[in-house]
Amino acid sequence: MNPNPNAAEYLIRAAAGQADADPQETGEWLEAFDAIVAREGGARAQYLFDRLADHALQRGVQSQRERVTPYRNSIPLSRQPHYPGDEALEAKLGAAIRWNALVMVMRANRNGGDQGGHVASYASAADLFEVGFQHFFKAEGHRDGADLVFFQPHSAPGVYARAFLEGHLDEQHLDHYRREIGGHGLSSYPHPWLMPDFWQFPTGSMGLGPLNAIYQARFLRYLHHRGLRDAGQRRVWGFFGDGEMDEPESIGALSLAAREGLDHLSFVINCNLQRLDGPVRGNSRIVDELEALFTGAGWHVIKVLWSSDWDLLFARDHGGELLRAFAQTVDGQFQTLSANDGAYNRERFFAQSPELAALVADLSDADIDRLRRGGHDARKLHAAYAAAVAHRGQPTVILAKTMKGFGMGSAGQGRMTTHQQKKLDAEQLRVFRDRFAIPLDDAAIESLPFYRPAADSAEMRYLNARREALGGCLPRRRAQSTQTLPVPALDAWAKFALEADGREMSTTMAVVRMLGNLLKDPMLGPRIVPIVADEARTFGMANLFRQVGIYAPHGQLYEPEDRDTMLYYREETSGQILEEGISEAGAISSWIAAATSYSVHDLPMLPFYIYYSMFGYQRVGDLVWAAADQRARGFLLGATSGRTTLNGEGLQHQDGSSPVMFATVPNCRVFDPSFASEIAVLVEHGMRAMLDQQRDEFWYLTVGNANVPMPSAPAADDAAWREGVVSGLYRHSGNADAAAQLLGSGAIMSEVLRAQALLRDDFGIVAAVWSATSYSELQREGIACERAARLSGAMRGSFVERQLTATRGPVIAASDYVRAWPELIRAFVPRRYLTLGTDGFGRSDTRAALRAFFEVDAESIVIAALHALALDAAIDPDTVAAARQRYGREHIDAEPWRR
Ligand SMILES: Cc1ncc(C[n+]2csc(CCOP(=O)(O)OP(=O)(O)O)c2C)c(N)n1
Repeated sequence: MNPNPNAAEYLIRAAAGQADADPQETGEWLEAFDAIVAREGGARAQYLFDRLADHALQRGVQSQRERVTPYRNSIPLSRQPHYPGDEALEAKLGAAIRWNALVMVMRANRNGGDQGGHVASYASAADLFEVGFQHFFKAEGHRDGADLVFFQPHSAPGVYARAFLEGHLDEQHLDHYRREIGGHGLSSYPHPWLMPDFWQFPTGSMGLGPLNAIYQARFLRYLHHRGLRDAGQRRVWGFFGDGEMDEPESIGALSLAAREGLDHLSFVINCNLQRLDGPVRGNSRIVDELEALFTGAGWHVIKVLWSSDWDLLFARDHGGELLRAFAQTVDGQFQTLSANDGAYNRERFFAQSPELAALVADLSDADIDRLRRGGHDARKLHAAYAAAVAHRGQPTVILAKTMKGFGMGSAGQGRMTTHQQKKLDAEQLRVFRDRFAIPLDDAAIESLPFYRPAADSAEMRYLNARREALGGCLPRRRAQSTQTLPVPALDAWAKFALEADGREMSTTMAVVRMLGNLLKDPMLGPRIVPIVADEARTFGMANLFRQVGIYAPHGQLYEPEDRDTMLYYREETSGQILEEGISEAGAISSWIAAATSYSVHDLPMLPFYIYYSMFGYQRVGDLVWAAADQRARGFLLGATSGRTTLNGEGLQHQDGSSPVMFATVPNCRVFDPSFASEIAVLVEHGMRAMLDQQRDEFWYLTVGNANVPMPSAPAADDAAWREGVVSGLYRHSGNADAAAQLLGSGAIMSEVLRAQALLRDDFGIVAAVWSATSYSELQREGIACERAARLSGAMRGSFVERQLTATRGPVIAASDYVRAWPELIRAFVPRRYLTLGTDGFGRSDTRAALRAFFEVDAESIVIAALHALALDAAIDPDTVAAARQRYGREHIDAEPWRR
């Protein structure tokens, strides 16, 4: 018999994998090692083990060991600290919270309510949360400042149930779970938009929580290193499901967290072994897989698999029988064991060998039934959380093994269908009540009452005292910052744009120059966060490397190759630019962290994330919605935008739709500006809205890479021009008598201006050109007018109508995006309206060829204008035919979107 359970597991693995060529020799090595452990202790054994591993590496021998430790708790009983809580009182509180969470969901679904909700997930997560609430989660009033806690979304009922006990929510709230319209509502999942004083982080879309938690932790360090906020002892806690770890986003930033040594970050993975449909890893063990994954990524891993009830069994188990049995049990089987009673477990698990059976021989079936998993034991969890807090240099993940539907008995514990379970029948309710000793009698529970212990009861006093000691209630979201940031005068940073006087530049160049200037502002400058995903050089931002440096927590540990150049690649601990590498999801997560800093840290920051526009919404649309939900404030700059403007890059790079997609986000304001002066006005207006007025909106601006002559801001009627730029439409050139109105924007404005010249030179027609900076702003205003008229009879013409009514002739819009973008305003255009756009697949060619192909070049715009004029009987139809002939557009191919 081998006295070392680790060795037992090793031998099992060895037997399953490589055959042991010389078992006797192996045994001697292991025995020698065991002797050192026994005689000189673990530290000495570890030293020798590491020395041997180093030595082996020097000899070219590499370990083939899996990065998995035996299937038991990482913290042995001997290192488990004293539990500081009052377990009896905590049990009472935990039971009340479990009950109310269950009842809340049941009430939402009775009498045909059918509101949905989940019971089984919180049943598994309850102790994970409670140990945090009772002993770890610090709130605003704590001297260390508030922790950031990401809650598993479908366990939200448990968080509400606790807030109810604490007195922050009342019965009416609980009765409005998932009924949010009309006040007092509680969101299905954490939604700051809908509960702006409560939830901080939206986690309802699986995978975004883990990713965002890492970047929030990273941003906390960034603020600290830049001297803007002392990170102190604040921690980031993330509670996530084991199924949720399937999401690529969940694991995409693990190595960043380790690389940057984010030791104030802890993940707690609720390993209840099940997801929605069935087991997470039926045929293997998710705990092993996650342990290997996190260890490989450089995290500190703590496993909490077995409760204190098992300590005695492990102590008795000199032969490593338990580990041997665990090693041979896959998760699908563990789930079946959890769905069945003690007798079944004795028969199907402990009867595997006489030694194993002997371990539980003196336990009744009821005792076996009560052998809990580690994630349901506050002592074990507390030990793990405390170890995570104490650990230095690495983030920590706690893999807590739980049972899905814990305590739901036949109604759901470990059942395949438990995720969907929303009610318990009367008998099951009684079992649940008895299981957690909830003081409600049979008659009472039928009516599904909420249960709050008396205010002066020992448990309620304990609850309040614990939260008071930890600084107050949580979750709690700050809706407004106590600070506002002054917006610098426009002239100080955008004079070059307002007085461009025909100088050629691209809008990308213009916005980057504005950014460089704003960074120099003594008040606002330090609060700006420039963010790139490995494209700073593409957008001409290399000068910022030198100007403000690239954030690198460990500084620059090498001599950069370009050290002798003006714009060398300068990394430093206090660097300001967040250079995220090729991770758009990471970059926007950094942007979210900066854009919510006004709330999370009471420190307004102003992030500018500039990226290839195609790799924006379409790549990270779900994160854009998460940003909107948490009321992010900042700028997103979609650079090299447009389908035909980034001409050489082809299909996957050419963005023809981002403004339309961003326009679906209610608090996103979308602009497709044409000129540097417009960008100046928009950036200023956006800053005023977000920093000064503290409006919960964010601004998306497209910018292009084509150099075009930039007009100065008009000298006359400056206020009307500014209003037009911000509202979405102003007349750029031409007068009220013009025979046609051409609407242009962004990259296609140059073609619209050329069309204006062609109409004049080739056909003697005077057309006015309008800059349509935002079709979505125009549309929002238009539908608001329409609604007001419909509901209140207030007849007010839309902005579009008011601008165009005093003009004449057809209106023709051309855009480098799909027609759906200019089509947004069709309802409000008072006359014939014809739209041109780039519907279809992008492809590589010259800009001229692409614009001809998509029919958005000047010639196509002229033909469209003439066609509209002919339909209005303003000109002879022959003129249109003449134009087609003149521009060589007589041959008709299939529509561009079918090619
Ligand atoms: C992106 C996304 N896809 C799917 C869902 C639907 N969904 C909600 S919970 C869930 C299962 C979660 O399993 P797990 O993470 O293991 O948590 P558990 O409830 O088992 O604790 C799924 C698929 C979602 N919320 N988000």
